[in-house]
Amino acid sequence: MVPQWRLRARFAQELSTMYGREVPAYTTLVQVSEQVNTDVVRRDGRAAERLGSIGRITAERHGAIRVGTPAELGQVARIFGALGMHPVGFYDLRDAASSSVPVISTAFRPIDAGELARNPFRVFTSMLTPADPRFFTPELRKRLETFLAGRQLFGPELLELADRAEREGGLAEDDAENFLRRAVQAFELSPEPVDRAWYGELEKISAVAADIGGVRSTHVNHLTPRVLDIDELYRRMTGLGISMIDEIQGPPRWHGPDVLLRQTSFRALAEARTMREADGTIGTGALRVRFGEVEARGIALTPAGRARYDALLTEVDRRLAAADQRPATSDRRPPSSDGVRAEVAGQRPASSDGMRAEIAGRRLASSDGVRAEIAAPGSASPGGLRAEIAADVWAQGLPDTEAGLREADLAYFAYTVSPVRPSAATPPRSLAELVDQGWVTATPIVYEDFLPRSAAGIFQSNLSAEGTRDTTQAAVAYDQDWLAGAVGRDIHDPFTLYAQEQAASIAAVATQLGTVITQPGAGATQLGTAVTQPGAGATQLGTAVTQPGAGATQLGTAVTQPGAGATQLGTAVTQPGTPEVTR
Ligand code: OOG
Ligand code: NI
Repeated sequence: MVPQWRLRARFAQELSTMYGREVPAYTTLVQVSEQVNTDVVRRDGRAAERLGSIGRITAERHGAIRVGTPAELGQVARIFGALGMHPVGFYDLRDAASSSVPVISTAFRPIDAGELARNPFRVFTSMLTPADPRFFTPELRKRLETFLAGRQLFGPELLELADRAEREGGLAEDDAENFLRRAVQAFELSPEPVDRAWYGELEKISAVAADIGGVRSTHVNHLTPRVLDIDELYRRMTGLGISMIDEIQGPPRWHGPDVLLRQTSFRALAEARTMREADGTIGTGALRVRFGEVEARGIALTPAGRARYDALLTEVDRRLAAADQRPATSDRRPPSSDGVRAEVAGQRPASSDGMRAEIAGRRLASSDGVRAEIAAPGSASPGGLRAEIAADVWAQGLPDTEAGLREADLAYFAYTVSPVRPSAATPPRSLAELVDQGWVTATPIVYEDFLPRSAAGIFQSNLSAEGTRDTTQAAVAYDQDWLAGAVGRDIHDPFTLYAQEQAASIAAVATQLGTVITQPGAGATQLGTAVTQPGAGATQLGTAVTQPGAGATQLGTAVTQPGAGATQLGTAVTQPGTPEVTR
């Protein structure tokens, strides 16, 4: 029997091989990523593996696919369900992108820590929204929906095997091979001729709509390896003459810990596709939709941390807009090599640390008037002025150590009992003290999800045209519940998954140390775990710290016996099922 996690690992591997055949620059990207990772591990040793073992990171990929209908999304969910991947998160990119991107999305991925460690393969999956009248007239919607209803992306045998794998937790080797071959094939680029007129009609509205609804099949849009130093990767790829998008999306390069997700990609390449002309003749054309992306992952942020991140991005936008108001300096640079007219950025005042007194990135004016920056030749890092402003904003706005993030409850950590007991005394009650005094070790939980603004940036940086949108029409509202109905499965909330992992680790530590752990700010009831608020009775929180058979006496803590009141012993550790009384 091939278990689901092995099916997932093999699928990720085979999809990667297939995509490398289709898009050779992706193979280069993977090779350069591996070189960078090797160099970082050599340079930083154990610290390089703080957010995942090098084995996990080397195998780690995410893919992006796009489908047309709820029925197709439901089938995708069955295929990924076979691989132990579940829908997590709801992303509405229709308003996040300034270009026309008429999709809503979720990501399929493993959801428990053990499965993620085995293989964290994830797929960002978008579904077209033909019902949104800002993009599609009622007449076009009808034709589009008819076209989509008439195609079949996944055959019955593939779906039957998928259901069996999910039901039985894996497949016999023969069936596994059969399943994987069919699954990979379903995401290959189809040789079937593209109807040029139909594709073109959709493309006028949105290149994404054409990529999804203009053809009778689906395909990988991009695959993404993980890299430990994305700035270095960007430099090396550029050095190889590969044209990258202008920016690294997400948090800037800074001196503090990596948080959330930083992503960049090489530009979509023209691929030859057979085309059917209006008169029925078959010719060739080229479409530019597929690319390779690369990402660096950091620590998962709590809702408070995420709110901080969003606020910092807004502040970067504000300062960048303010910098745009300033007159141009005389530091004129030549036009960029791709021939697009370049403008000169304003001068930036000296930064507080006096390190980089002057920045003059070249900037491109994009057609919608939103400015995008590209790195000045020879600059250390892409992103020009935005990246510089962002680094300053971050230095002021976010704690620059893991401990700082932890103490401010901005990021998620997994806690374990330290192998060596720091003293013979009774362990302290508060999580912060347990960590500070060396009883407990905090390891960051890696961010496994995506960022809507980055995703929108990745979409639109690779579109050749903006498309159109009728802003006089009202949007159709979609939300996570709607999407869950469409997929026919629950959609998991990312924050809940991280919070559960953190809470479970704290409960395990409490059990092992035979003590109650207090954690300011964490609502135990909400997390459904064994954490108590300082001063709050566990009864109030509806939880109890359980201690199955562990010898607390050995650990120097008092434990209540069945039937014995905790009050009697002056401590708050209870046996399973006993309501706890904290004094
Ligand atoms: C998906 C874009 C989002 C990411 O990494 O944020 C994405 C797409 O282009 O289909 O993959
Ligand atoms: Ni991606």
